[in-house]
Amino acid sequence: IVANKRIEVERQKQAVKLQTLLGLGGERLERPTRSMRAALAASPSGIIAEFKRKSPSKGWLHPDAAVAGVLPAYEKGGASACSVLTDSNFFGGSLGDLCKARNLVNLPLLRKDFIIDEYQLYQARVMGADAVLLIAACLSPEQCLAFAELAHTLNMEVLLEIHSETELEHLNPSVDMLGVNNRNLGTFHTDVENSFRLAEAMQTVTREKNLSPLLVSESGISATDTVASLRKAEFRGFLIGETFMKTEQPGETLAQFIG
Ligand code: IGP
Repeated sequence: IVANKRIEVERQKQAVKLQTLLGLGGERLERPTRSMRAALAASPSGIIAEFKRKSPSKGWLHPDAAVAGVLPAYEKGGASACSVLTDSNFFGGSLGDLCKARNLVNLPLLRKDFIIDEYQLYQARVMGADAVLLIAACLSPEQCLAFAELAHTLNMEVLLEIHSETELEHLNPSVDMLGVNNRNLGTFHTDVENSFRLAEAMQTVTREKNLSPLLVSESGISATDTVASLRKAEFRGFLIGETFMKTEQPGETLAQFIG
């Protein structure tokens, strides 16, 4: 995935040089961003509703889904934030989806992609993201720190994704939210137990480092009971995609889920 992404980003950079991108973004870079962390902390539901048309594990979920049909319904249904997949190869998304989303909802928006280059952080900001995902498995701890600091300079927040205890070494003071992916990226198997298993280690390490990122559980969540148990384990954000996107009306499904 990373090798693929590198080629894609190099192509994009050739097409639109950074100077041009920032020029195009001019006033968009001035646009104030929203705090996803604060939105999750303040919300009784804490749901980050994800927009994706397909996934590598399940194939097409909703091939003809339109941002305009789903995002406002997510907001109306009670989501605290939205995650928009901008990767086209594996998830059928685009930067255009993010840009459209920005004009349709007031919720904090997460750019969900495989970030491997600073250029993608500028793109995210110009296209309307309030937060970016950094995946520990794709990055060294040094890259994670550099990207997280740049994200902050651009007034965006950072969600760091880990899926094992050893990846906690990627944690740094610029991480606003720490997520556990319940999906094993090698086998695609999801198991929410992964969040419960890592919860204690996450709390120990964050305490040792004197940090307090908001904890997020990602993937494979399909029941409200699961969210309630995760809350007891100190999670405050719940990233849910498939459960909503595989249905005809993702926004209504979310509204029912929140109840
Ligand atoms: C959502 P699910 O099982 O509810 O559709 O999962 C989200 O966690 C998942 O899409 C995801 C992801 C990622 C996608 C988590 N980490 C990294 C792409 C890249």
